[in-house]
Amino acid sequence: MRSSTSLLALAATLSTASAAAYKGFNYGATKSDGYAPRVQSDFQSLFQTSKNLVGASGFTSARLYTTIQAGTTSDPTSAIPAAIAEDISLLVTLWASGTAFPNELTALKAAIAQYGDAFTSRVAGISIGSEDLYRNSPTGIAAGSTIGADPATLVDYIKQVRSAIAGTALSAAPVGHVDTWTAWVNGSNQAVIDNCDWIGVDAYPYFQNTQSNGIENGAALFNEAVDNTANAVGSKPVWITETGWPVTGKTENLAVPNTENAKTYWQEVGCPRFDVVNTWWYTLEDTDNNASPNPSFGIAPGSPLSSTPLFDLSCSGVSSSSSSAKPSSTASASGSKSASASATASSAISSASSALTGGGIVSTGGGLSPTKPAVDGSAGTVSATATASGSGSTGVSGGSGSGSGSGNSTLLTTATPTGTGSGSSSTTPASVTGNSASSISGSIVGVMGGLLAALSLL
Ligand SMILES: *[C@@H]1O[C@H](CO)[C@@H](O)[C@H](O)[C@H]1NC(C)=O
Ligand SMILES: CC(=O)N[C@H]1CO[C@H](CO)[C@@H](O)[C@@H]1O
Repeated sequence: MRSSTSLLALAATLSTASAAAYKGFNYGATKSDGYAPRVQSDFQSLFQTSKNLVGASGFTSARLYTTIQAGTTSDPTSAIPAAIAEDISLLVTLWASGTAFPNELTALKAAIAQYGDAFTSRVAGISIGSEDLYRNSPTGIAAGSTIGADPATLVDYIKQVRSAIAGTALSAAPVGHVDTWTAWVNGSNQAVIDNCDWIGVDAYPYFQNTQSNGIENGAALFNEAVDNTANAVGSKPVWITETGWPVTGKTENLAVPNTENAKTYWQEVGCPRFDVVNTWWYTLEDTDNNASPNPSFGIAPGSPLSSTPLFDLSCSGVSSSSSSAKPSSTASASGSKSASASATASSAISSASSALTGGGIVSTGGGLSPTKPAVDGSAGTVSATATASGSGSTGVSGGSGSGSGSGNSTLLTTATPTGTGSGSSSTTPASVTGNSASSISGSIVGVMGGLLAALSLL
């Protein structure tokens, strides 16, 4: 029958929810080509599209990767006035790796002063960083992901943010952090959990290419990542900050990108959670400025932007007894070594995507993983080199991959990029070189570039 633990948990969540959960998409600071800063009109077009999606309603929230407007040092992102104009709520992020943070804090304070209640009343939460702990882990470091942050740094930043918003209209905004489940189950990161009001998790079964990751197992793999996280963080609410299934692109083991599978994943992973658990899908569109990412996760066409989705987004008729209906389950975190290895690889790629979208500050040369970028702020030009590598780890399956990319940004002259993304693969080393910097402004395109680059290593 329907008296499973997960359904009871879901029912409990439903019955105690005082308001509908936040529901929306992730938005990078640049257009999907990784270069052009998104300005207010760009964000407004995207938000209008999200609100008006044919066959779906209520996608009125936006998760950002940085509070800094692309192309500036510390101006508040134009996503804020766009959100005000379109009545969109925001999961604000202050990028927390590298040296970005002080400018992020400046931008946040400026946004409070400049936009007041119109801004603060729309804040779903504040995230301090994204996947910084993963990038700082041995796997991440071995992969060249030098730009992460340790737990003490994140805790310090969290405290700085709490101090900055104290006494302002944002004082009640819930503060949290986004990372991979592998970071959340690591007891050394407990202080971050303790200092968070909520916990964000990013997970992509599509990339778990050492496991049986066909679409028929997509929801189960996703549920496992969420369950592992939930078990590790105690009573803290777990928000779904990134997930999705590509509509086109390279096949990853048994995971085939196409609109039919993207629709299945939407129905089995998204539908049970939408309006129940705060969820920011990856993603609305990733093909603006004629970008052609591989894989592409966008559920709506980007060039030109259209509110007619690539597949039916309706959740009606989707069984509520789906095994994916586990927003807060207590299932055990048992996992095989191969599961752990592939999850790590997956996380690394996921990490790459976030780091690359990490906006403002994270320099994403070539869309790969971080090494030290050269920064020449005074000359108004920045350049970065990035190395992507990863490991399938544990030797159970997969091997390790590495690659390198280089990028530069002459486009944006005032920022101080400090890092890059991280990428991971579980196969043979390869090398990638590019000149696709998105330095000052990470973007979904950057993400895709990173994913593409990482995948090309496979
Ligand atoms: C666990 O987390 C700590 C602190 O972030 C880190 O130093 C350590 O390397 C992590 N261990 C693993 C196995 O990821
Ligand atoms: C040093 C370098 O590679 N500069 C390049 C950076 O990217 C711009 C835009 O693609 C090129 O015009 C520069 O030559």
